[in-house]
Amino acid sequence: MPTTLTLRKLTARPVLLTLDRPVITRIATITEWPLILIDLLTEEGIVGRSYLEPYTPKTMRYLVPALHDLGDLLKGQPVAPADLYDTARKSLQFVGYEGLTAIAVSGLDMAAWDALAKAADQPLCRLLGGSLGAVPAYNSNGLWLQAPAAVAEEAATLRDEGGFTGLKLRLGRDRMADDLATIDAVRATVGDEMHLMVDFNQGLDLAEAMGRCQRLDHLGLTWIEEPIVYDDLEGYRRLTADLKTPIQIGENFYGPRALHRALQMGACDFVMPDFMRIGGVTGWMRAAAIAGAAGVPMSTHLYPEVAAHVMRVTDTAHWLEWQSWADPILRQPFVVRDGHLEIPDVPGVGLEWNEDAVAAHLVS
Ligand code: SMN
Ligand code: MG
Repeated sequence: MPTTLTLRKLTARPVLLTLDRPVITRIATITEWPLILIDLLTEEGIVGRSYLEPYTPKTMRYLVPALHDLGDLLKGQPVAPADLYDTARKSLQFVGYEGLTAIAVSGLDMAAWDALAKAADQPLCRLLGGSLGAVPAYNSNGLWLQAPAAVAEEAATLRDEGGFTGLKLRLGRDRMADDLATIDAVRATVGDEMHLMVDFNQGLDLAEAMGRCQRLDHLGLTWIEEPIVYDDLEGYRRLTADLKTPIQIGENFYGPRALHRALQMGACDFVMPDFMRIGGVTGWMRAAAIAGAAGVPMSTHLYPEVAAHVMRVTDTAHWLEWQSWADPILRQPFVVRDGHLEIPDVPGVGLEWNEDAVAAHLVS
């Protein structure tokens, strides 16, 4: 196995899948799920792989060329993720480090780490200094804004998909009474032992959030996620101070500094960075050091395959968010058993494409 790798080419392919369960939130409904498949080719023949899930299909039209530009820029460079991360984001510094810049750099970074772990002939978690193992996960595959009885029935199905002990419900129905009825119906179906997370997907204004979260505060929920718009940290500080249920934010942190700022402000109790925004594996490791030093529990957002590896070396690792949405294009989808995601004993992250499925869903 080669010990050093040189970046030869980066390819990014847009794919569109139809979700089994459409994402229905207060701020948007998503039926088609976009994925950008990244292959980082090296002179040594090793291919690093990652994907991005940029929520809306049209975003792929901006991100795919951006990724190809980064590949051109970095051609001939050693595959040293920290160096690539630095060079890639500095090349866009005048545009800004957040938004699409962060997303493109994160995709590149995850593919670079995959290539490196493959070259080391190790699963990524071992290359990072950890060990193979099972990672506690909650099921986030559904429970969108539907009628209480339908959500309760789906909760039992989702629990049984992998012996889950945690489920996430989405809230923010027009009538608060309908949110409460949904939680009641789910509790009646899955019992008191089940960890229930709730996510408002940024759907409320601060006054509304204060009122609604107060009425949820005695229900023993594991966390209340993103009740208000993601960047209103002062609002989050007030909610965190006001409520005894932990406030969870972080899927919209762009880079480790955003996590640092939120913790400095007391804007949350828990954090859950998303890999395409925090800066891939490199950004995650830097953010995890900050959360760890602060003693703040850290969960993952989307990207369960990469998430499983880094959670094995995350100081304050909390819950992995399980979503199977990339499964249709994966050659070997990951397995969930007894509420834990299992990391396959293969070099790298364990992402290989099912090329027939990719061909069937490629956006031309
Ligand atoms: C979410 C994830 C994916 C699409 C829409 C919303 C959600 C979560 O915020 O945390 O899972
Ligand atoms: Mg969320």
